[in-house]
Amino acid sequence: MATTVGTRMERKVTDMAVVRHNILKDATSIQEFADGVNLLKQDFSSGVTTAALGFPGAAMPVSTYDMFVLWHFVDMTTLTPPGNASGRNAAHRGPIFLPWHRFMLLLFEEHLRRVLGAPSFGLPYWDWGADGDMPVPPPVLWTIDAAVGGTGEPVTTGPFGFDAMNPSASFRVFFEQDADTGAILLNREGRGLRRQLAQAPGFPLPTTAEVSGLLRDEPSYDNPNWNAFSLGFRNHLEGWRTPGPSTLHNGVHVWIGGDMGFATSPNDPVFYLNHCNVDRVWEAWMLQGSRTYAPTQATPGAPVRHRLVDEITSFVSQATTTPAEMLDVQALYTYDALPA
Ligand code: CU1
Ligand code: CU1
Repeated sequence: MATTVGTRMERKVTDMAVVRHNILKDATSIQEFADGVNLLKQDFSSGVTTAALGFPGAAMPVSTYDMFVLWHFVDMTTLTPPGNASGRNAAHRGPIFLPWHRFMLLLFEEHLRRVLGAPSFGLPYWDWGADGDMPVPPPVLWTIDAAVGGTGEPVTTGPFGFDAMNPSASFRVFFEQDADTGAILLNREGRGLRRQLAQAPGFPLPTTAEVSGLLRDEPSYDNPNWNAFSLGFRNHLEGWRTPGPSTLHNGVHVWIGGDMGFATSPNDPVFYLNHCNVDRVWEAWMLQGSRTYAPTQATPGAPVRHRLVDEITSFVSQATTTPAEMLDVQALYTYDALPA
């Protein structure tokens, strides 16, 4: 049986839905995630070059992995509407946040299956709430170098560690955001991944109690003015509800630090483990209530690119989707366990 999501998204599964596992409880997921990421760093099947993307100098092939970094950067720096003072962009600080990242993860997961030759592979998630419940240091994820490596500038341990004696065989960052200007920069040599775990004062990891509170206390998906100040589930999970302890998704970016603090944050593979957990919390929320989304096209003041049937383009392929198509994807994947 073949299942297609929507009419325009070129996502097909020929078998059953895959299962997304807790990365700390599934040795196969740990190994396949690390292997797949490193294969995507060496995969140039898109044929895209830096010259084609407008970077000056000799053309360099862009890996599939880095195409996702650039997609995230482009949409995060596309303000909606242009000049929007609330900071809403084409992927964050608005209702699109959850469907946009669900779509990104689906496409990334499909590329991992391709390079791994593993049709049943499901993207693993990092249940950061469970680590946040533990006494610190160290949260358990970071004690398992085989999963994602540790901290440092650069990170030198684990599957994404940088080896100064053998840089060309190391996981390297080629595209980064200039901290001063916000522009995208090409680092032709590449550099090691940067993390500063648990260094940001006031940003502990979220806890399972915070996730439970979110699921209990937020019956509506999103509300006017559809930005980083809105009441509702999306903004609470995205993590703009401050002051207060519930920074959730944002707090995890800040807790990891380094490359996770920029519009190029998918440079750190942990980006995908964080967002897979965010997606899992959203799935739990929809299953306990209904698969609802706001705003629709008819909602007065609804921001373009954030409405129910506005198109989401992918940059990494011809595939497109809409929030409406991203609400029920149980035919594509399920989670091994959901938060309550
Ligand atoms: Cu993002
Ligand atoms: Cu994020």
